[in-house]
Amino acid sequence: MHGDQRAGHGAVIDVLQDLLAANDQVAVHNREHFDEHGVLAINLMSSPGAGKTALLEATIVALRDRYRIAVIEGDLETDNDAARIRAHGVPAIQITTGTACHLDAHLVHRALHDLPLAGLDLLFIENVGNLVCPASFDLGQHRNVTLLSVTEGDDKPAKYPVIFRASDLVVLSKADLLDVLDDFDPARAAAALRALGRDTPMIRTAARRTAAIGPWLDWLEQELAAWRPVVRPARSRIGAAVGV
Ligand SMILES: Nc1nc2c(ncn2[C@@H]2O[C@H](COP(=O)(O)OP(=O)(O)OP(=O)(O)O)[C@@H](O)[C@H]2O)c(=O)[nH]1
Ligand SMILES: [Mg+2]
Ligand SMILES: [Zn+2]
Ligand SMILES: [Zn+2]
Repeated sequence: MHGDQRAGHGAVIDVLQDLLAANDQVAVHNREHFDEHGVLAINLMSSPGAGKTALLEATIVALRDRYRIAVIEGDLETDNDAARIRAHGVPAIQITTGTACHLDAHLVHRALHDLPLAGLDLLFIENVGNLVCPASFDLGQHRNVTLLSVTEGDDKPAKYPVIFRASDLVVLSKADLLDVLDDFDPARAAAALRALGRDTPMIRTAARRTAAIGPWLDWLEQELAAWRPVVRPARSRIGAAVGV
């Protein structure tokens, strides 16, 4: 009986590995699209309601005169978030995943063919609110950013190490609430992040009313500058890897 269970488990692992390998192939293809057009693609992840869309709205207001921006929105249901982004005059494609609690490379590929990639500088992909599986699915993005809102607890990097380890930046969001919370210690959150063995930077943002997102805008500018020079045209390779 026990042996049978283990065999079943092994089969499940094989299926998962095949799924991830197929995903990774399409992710490579997506990245070729982004690179061909010189678009920096950023995957925003967090638990539900940590403030991803609010941060994007404030970012668009701050940067729309300097950069051409588009957004891919992932949610189980509704196009509320895409509508919020479009209200700021920026193209947004909503992906509704139904029951899937993460975006995958195939879903993003379908969406990106509906976007004017050629005219863009920055593409944000807002993942489904979830701190677990989004970390396992490469979408073809160049950078991963995870938001940790100060109402969630400063132990989250310790509890969800995979997503925080995969992050190039951690944003402590809703920092305007720090004054009224007596149980979130940013130093403890930073220590939990450091304990994962990466040098991941952590910055604070407040995106409501008077937005305070300066360090986030600085990080974006720095990443755009660092990334642009290494882009190479990839037109000749597109489609060769996976035939799409
Ligand atoms: N006080 C405060 N509230 C915020 C801030 N950012 C977002 N909120 C509020 O938090 C709630 C969720 O914000 P969203 O931007 O929708 O969060 P989200 O991560 O996009 O949510 P999902 O897409 O559903 O996962 C809303 O009521 C926002 O007004 C912030 O910086 N400070
Ligand atoms: Mg959202
Ligand atoms: Zn999932
Ligand atoms: Zn394609």
